[in-house]
Amino acid sequence: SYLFKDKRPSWFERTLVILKPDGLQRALSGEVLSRFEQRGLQLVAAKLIRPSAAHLKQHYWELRDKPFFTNLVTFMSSGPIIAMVWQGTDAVAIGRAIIGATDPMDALPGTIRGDLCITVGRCEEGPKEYWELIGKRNKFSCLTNSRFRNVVHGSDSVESAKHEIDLWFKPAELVMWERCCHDWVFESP
Ligand code: IDP
Repeated sequence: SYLFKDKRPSWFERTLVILKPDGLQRALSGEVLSRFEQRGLQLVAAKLIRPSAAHLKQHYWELRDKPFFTNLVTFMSSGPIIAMVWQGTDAVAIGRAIIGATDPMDALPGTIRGDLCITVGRCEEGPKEYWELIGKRNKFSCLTNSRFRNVVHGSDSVESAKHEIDLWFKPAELVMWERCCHDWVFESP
């Protein structure tokens, strides 16, 4: 089958998906994997790891000038994550559609972020009573880790997917396997 050849048809894409620390802590791994699997994408690599800050800086290098860059890296290295590679026709765009908008407040119901989380954090806002209510001394005591909790990451373009897959996986870690439902899900070129 062509799945076992190095050269895949160009319509066949791969995307990198990460279950972020909040997703794993909240026991959402099965739910998240199910959504990609049930949509029809094929899992070709997965690993549970606690990535280093240096690795995550490379992963989010395009965001290095953003004010939240350091806190984002701190959050992503705050606990284990599951890194995955999913493949299929238009896997990058389909993956983004499954995940939904960056801010869960904008994410549509039916997407992972629209169904499974509330906010990426507005730590600067809220009165003193609010910080007491949630058990934090003040807004600064929660700034480092309480943002960015939107459960998953997904590559945003075919180019960044290639770059991200190379960053997270060695070629030998990608498992080529033929799935019995392939022809029930994808059209041949
Ligand atoms: P994406 O994950 O939807 O591709 P990016 O713009 O690449 O969004 O941002 C990477 C991550 O940084 C987001 O998933 C989110 O965790 C965090 N992030 C981005 N923008 C904001 C923000 O304005 N406030 C808080 N967190 C943000």
